[in-house]
Amino acid sequence: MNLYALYGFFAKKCPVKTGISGLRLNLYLILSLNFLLFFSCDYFPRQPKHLDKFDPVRPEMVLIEGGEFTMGSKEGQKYEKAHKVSVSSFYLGKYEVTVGEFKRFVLKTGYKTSADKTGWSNVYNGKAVKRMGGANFEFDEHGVQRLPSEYHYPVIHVSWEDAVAYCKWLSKATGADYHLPTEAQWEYAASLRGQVSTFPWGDELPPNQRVANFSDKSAKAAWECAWAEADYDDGYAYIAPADSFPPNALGLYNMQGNVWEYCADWYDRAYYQEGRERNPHNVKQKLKDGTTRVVRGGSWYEGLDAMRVSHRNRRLPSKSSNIVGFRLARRKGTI
Ligand SMILES: [Ca+2]
Ligand SMILES: [Ca+2]
Repeated sequence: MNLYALYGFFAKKCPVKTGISGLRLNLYLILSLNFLLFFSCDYFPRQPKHLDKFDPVRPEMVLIEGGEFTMGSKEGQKYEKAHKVSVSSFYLGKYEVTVGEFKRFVLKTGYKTSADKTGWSNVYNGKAVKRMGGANFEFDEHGVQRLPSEYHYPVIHVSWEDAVAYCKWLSKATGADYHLPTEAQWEYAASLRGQVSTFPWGDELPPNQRVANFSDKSAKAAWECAWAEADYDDGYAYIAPADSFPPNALGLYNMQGNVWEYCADWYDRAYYQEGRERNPHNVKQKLKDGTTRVVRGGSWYEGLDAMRVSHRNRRLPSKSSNIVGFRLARRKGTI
């Protein structure tokens, strides 16, 4: 029952005698109800409908059963040295975190991202990647503000620090323990629990199959990408929605390509090779390599080599760009 209906109910139950005083009382009642209605709307705003559609408070997670695997690669770069690692069971986000999910966090908390604080982020302007003033998580890779109908795209223009802030907020809001995956967790899941060593789809690209979003024929046609894979067409010259492409054999979407994904570790060449064997997680910052955080998986902007499950890269923790996003992990045993 709304406030006007409530007024009608009392007016019927407690009729006021006709005359000037009765009319004045009615006028006072209507004005008071308008006042209450105005402030009740202001204090209890309705959730925009598009957010309800795209951002479940509890994101879809996939249970990754723990085990042992060979992290790194014998054929890869020298800082990808193959070594044995064991990983406990954990949950990993089914999708890259979306614009809609991140917007909910910003609306609820008033959080200012690194891009908001510095006043810019990197965008692609059709010729090169350049700084753009005012670009933040609501913008696409070209620097155009996303429409609500595009909130299912992975969020970009967020820093590692922003991603961690999101994890902390979601953990507090739900009582579960959300965090960024460690580098070992990420590679364990990308390699299908150690079953593959090069790509999740095998050593070669399957003919006529769209397996991941990276630099392909579409990129070559749209932005003359010099490193595009000449015989592969995934249909996306730029970023694809977070639920596009078939999932890998563990049920995870876009682990390879689309946007790079922040990991919890500091980047450190030595730790990757010499860190502890069980659940490695590099939490110590060293000046030599430790000024950057690990990113994994490659993006729409990279070539095929970045799709290798052991491929490593890094980013400064307070910088954002149009090619890096993130995916959540959750400890098994938490809600
Ligand atoms: Ca592509
Ligand atoms: Ca990805």
